Amino acid sequence: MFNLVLFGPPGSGKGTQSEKLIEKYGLIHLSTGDLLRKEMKAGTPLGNEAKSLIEKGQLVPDEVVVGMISSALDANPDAKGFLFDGFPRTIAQAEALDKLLTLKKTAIHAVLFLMVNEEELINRLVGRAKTSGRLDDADPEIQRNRQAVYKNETLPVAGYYQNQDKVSRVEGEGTIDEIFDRICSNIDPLLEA
Ligand code: B4P
Repeated sequence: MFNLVLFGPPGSGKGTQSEKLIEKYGLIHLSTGDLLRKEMKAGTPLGNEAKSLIEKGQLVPDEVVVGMISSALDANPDAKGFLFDGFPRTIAQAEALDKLLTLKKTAIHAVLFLMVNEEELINRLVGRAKTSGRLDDADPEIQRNRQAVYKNETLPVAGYYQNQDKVSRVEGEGTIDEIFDRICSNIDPLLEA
């Protein structure tokens, strides 16, 4: 199995790059953002709880997202590997993921960290708001909150994986294809090793 984490602030292009990466490497895409939006659309109790938090720019509780990831791992026993997009977002989630993968006799092989400056992030999310219909994109106050939550709760996850020597920093500004090539040039040597 080959498992990747695509890491970065809100709007850094994780979802955008994930679509290309799963196609090239044949990985199963696990985006907690997408999974939560599906629950919200279906109006499930979990979706309704998530909606009230996401629309304030806050994180959904760890046990909720870890439960979703655990079920998704169990549902794909024959996967070649997984691409985790937007997960883990807290140290507790990273520790839970390590435990889940150990049970499956595998691990995270690399963490690709997309580096994008804050002004560019806000511009992108303002742009995405025009078509996404996402309330968490539309309001500048919510966006500032999301960036603050990222710095306080999610950025430490990079340190967690740095301690395991798994982080590759990737310049996340430029065209989508340029960034994709940069990510692949970090992944390919790992697959050849
Ligand atoms: P997510 O759905 O994970 O997404 P995101 O961080 O908003 O954006 P992403 O980085 O994927 O950017 P994208 O490719 O779309 O999270 C949403 C919310 O769900 C969170 O705030 C949180 O509340 C909750 N949640 C999710 N996971 C959770 C977890 N594990 N724990 C707790 N809560 C969780 O790109 C953004 C825009 O930029 C797009 O419009 C795109 O077209 C554009 N773009 C992309 N690449 C570009 C480029 N190179 N140049 C210019 N524009 C570009």
